[in-house]
Amino acid sequence: APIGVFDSGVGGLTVAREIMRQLPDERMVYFGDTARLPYGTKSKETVIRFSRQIVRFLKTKNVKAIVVACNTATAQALEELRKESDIPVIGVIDAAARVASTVTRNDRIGVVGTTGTIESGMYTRVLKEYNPRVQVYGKACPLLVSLVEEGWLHDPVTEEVISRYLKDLEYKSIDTLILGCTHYPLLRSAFRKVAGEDVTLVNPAYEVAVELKEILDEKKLSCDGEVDQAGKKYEFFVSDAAEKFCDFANSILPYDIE
Ligand code: DGN
Repeated sequence: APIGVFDSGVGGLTVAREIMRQLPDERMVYFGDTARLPYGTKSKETVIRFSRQIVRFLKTKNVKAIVVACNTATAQALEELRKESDIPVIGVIDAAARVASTVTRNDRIGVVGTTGTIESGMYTRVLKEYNPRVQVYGKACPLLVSLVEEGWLHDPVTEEVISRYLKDLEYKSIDTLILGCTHYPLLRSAFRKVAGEDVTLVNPAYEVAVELKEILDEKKLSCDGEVDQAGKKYEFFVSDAAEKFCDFANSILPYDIE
């Protein structure tokens, strides 16, 4: 059976890409809610409602586990989705928080993400569960999603915007920064440049793929290597604007999708 992955739109492809890299034998069904994005500015109730509908859709594809690739949906809806589900539902926040709480040396961690993610306080809660001593400094960076979708990944304007957002975090002398939005791993080099070499950048997309592998192994759900001839290896569904989705997907995935 495939792994279900969903996001508010294209951003979750950074997570899909990591799953392709780290679990190359697994099949995957991806859903991007392009008709209703962004989730980052919507209320908790709305994000829960949308996420439930998507989970229902993914279950019609007989998925064996679901990855909530969207940081905002993880922050707002993961708890509800888990309560209602009989298969593993894995969010992007937990694994990243666990890693960040162990790599920090001075217990000062920054988190950047959408307004919804930062205001939910979920990163702070989970980080403190792993390490009660940490000080967590969150900063919402709403402009960055648009800049990524515009393709301005290596652009002085994007660097300037990041630099403005990180100003607040600078004097907190953080040594670890969580890139807590699906789009931000694509801005890794810009973040690196602005934050400096001494700050460890944590990528939730990478960490959730590591966690997914652990969970599949533990629950004996890993692919046994047999190829299912009936299904395509990777399937992508969107609620709107499939062409735009394809363009973005083809710019970041290791192969072209139809
Ligand atoms: N996928 C969203 C997230 O990771 O928070 C970002 C896109 C959005 O809905 N604003």
